[in-house]
Amino acid sequence: MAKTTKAKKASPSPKVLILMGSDSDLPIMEEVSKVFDGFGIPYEMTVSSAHRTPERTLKIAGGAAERGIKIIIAGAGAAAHLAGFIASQTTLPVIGIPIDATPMRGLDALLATVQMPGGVPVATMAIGKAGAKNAGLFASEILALSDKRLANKLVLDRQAQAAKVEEKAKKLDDARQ
Ligand code: RP5
Repeated sequence: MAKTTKAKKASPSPKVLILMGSDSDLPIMEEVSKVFDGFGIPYEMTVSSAHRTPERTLKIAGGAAERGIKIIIAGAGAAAHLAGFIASQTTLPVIGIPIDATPMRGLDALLATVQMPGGVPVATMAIGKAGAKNAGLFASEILALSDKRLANKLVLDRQAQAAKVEEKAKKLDDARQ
């Protein structure tokens, strides 16, 4: 089994594995864990690099299904091969988050993550924080297919978002009267 002793564990039976290429990715990847904390979804989170620690990444990704992980989320910047490399080691759904870490402002990571060859999919989100948040929500939607309570929480979250927009529209209307 992969050595993930430093992984942040929110529960003894994590459903999602969150990986990032470097600790410099953490401020972005915390947007993923915030979503899971909010919905009460257990996860584990650690650093592993496709380029700097390929064997560690291989062990963690290859052993994920055996540990009961249902979905893997991978965020990386630069020539971001992390999500694709993980996808090559497992048939679990892999969600990729391109991170802005170079003068190319994440476009490099976006293309490296999204342009997978046919046969080995990576569900690629937007660059940066929005992508990380959506990765958390997308993973939650997958888990909600077999979890009615979680499905209800997702509906409530959408309703709360709509209520916020109504509130903002009202504020603007009031200010302009
Ligand atoms: C990628 O290189 C990491 O995912 C990170 O986004 C980027 C820079 O890594 P550090 O040099 O900050 O460790 O592999």
